[in-house]
Amino acid sequence: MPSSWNSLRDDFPILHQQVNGKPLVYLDNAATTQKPRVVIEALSHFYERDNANVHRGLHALSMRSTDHYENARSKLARFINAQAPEEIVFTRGTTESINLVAASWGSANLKAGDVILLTEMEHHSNIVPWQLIAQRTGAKLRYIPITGDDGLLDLSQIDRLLTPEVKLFAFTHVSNTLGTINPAAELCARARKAGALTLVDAAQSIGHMPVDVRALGCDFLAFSGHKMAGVAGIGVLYGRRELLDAMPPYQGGGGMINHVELFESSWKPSPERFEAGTPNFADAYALGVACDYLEGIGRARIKSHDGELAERAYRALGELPGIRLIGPPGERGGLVSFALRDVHAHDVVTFADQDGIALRGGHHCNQPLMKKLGLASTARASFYLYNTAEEIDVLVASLRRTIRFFGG
Ligand code: C6P
Repeated sequence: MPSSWNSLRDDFPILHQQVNGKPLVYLDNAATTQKPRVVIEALSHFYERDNANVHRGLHALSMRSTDHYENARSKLARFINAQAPEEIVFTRGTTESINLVAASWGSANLKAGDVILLTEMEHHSNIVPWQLIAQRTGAKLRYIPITGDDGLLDLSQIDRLLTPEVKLFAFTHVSNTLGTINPAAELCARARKAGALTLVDAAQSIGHMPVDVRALGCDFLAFSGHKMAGVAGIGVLYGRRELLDAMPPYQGGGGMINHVELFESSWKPSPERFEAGTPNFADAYALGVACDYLEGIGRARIKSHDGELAERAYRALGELPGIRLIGPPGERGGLVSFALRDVHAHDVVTFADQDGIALRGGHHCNQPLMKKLGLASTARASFYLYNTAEEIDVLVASLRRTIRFFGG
């Protein structure tokens, strides 16, 4: 375990560079996190020593590669406390995981009159797949509202909205724009009581806090490797085994069949059923290494570190003239969104970049949320285990210069 958070920065080669003549301050971790050296080296070692296709060969390299891939699955199962590795389906990321459930479970289980319950703070990845399947099946979408700029779910509405027509309730664990940490276990329990399945979008929680599918009591959970110190192009769909084994395939191809005839085929059980074609085995292996890295630090510790930075940033930014802070004033995930009066979020981000600071500006794939807040965009600073309190000071000083430039 590291003696100090600052020493962890040495694990991340990319952080040690200048951008526009200033030390890089990377505050765009909600978009993607940086990768520790152990993950980068694991990938290059894999390609230097072990690379071969998985589940297909009887030669040594293929068996080694298959072992790496299946060991990674077991690690991911332990990482989220799933009952069995078979409950872990490797996908390209959160977006593909949610599309898989919407297309596969949705096509087999939804009909006209059914309802999918979502929330107003969902990322487009947890809205559009449901719109697509609703159009195909005649099911309807329904939304739990948020309370306002403090960005909490209006839980007083939940009993009214969780009617017997609701077949599935899909919600984000942590909002990528508001920073709200939703009471996921309570939401799952209430949905279960009302007879609905649950899908938790863990894109913004998985690398930042302990995530235990059995403690949450969810039926499905989706996340991306690149937001948890792994690389892009690999992610996970967790599903309870009996649900996955009852769902039809999402895509057809090699690896997912038991037997193929010219006019019909039969499928393997989960997870192979949902992994048609050559899977992203090298990046899955590297994701297992990322899990080990995060476990070595401790996810409860990461949660308090990121949360403390976000609360500190919320307080410090709150003192800037003309700022509108979005999201809960109290406990929050590791990010802060804000709008500066008279300054477009893209200008905020461009000016920060001149000071070596990486922020994100835009609608963050939350257009319905932006509309609700009456905003076109926000700027967002998002933190991870290698960020420091000093970097928040650098951000605040830079924003003061931006505000002065625009006459604030
Ligand atoms: N949010 C952000 O900057 P993918 O692209 O599949 O890895 O993750 C999609 C996704 C789903 N749900 C939530 C809550 C998310 O935050 C994201 C990705 C990035 O906020 C890119 S828009």
